[in-house]
Amino acid sequence: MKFDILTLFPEMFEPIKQSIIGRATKENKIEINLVNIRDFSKDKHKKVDDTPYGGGAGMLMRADVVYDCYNSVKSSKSKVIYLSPKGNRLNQAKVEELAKEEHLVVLCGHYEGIDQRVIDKIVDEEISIGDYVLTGGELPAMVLVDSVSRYVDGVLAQDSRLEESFSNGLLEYPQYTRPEIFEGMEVPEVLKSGHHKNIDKWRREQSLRVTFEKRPELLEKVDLTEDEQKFIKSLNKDFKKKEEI
Ligand code: 4H7
Repeated sequence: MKFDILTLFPEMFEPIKQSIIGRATKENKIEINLVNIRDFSKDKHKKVDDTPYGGGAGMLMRADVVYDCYNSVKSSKSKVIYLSPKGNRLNQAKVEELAKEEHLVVLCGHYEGIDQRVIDKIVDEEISIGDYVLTGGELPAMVLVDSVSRYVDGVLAQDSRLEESFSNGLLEYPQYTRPEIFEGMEVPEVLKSGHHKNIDKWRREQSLRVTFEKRPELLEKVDLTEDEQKFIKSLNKDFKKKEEI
């Protein structure tokens, strides 16, 4: 997977080059190319922004500069993503879908955003990472690159993706490591039993319990066995009892 990141602040992406993603780039599983939009300004002062027609506060990134920058990286296989608060909300399904692409061009807006004409011309999909406002699209772009890269084949050493939150539609079960007793709190007995069938059952139930408590709406979308449905009903009864107290 190749990412071309179009940004006015390429130095903001240093952290993404570390850790898992760093190793994946060294092993040529992914390639991250940072492109400085400012390099495409024809202005002698390297200006990339201008005032909005119609007036109003702030500055907009110019369509022509962004377009020239895009043209320097585009390919027949590229999909262009624009990170903005108006976009479709990023979720696990979208992450896994994007991981199948060969070439993602990730456009980061700054200031008050980008002239609408170049967005209409080049952007395939507008994506938001959540309902809050940021000063630029760079942090959302990093969230996108990190989440999508994990789903590119060969990026994760041992494939834990099947067990993690959202992949099976549920939240993750709690996990424990040494010491066996911490501040008087013990590791659940079953996890020390070595009985793998019981451990799997316990973990599945914990996943169901955590999801029921924190994100009950997620349960509507998962296929549950009859036993699991009974387990949820019992959680529901306990929950109602607690409400009465
Ligand atoms: C594109 C268009 C993404 C990028 C507008 C970007 C939140 C998200 C930005 C803007 C982002 C997200 C312009 C919106 C300035 C905010 C005060 C950069 N914020 N801006 N406004 N949720 N900001 O994914």
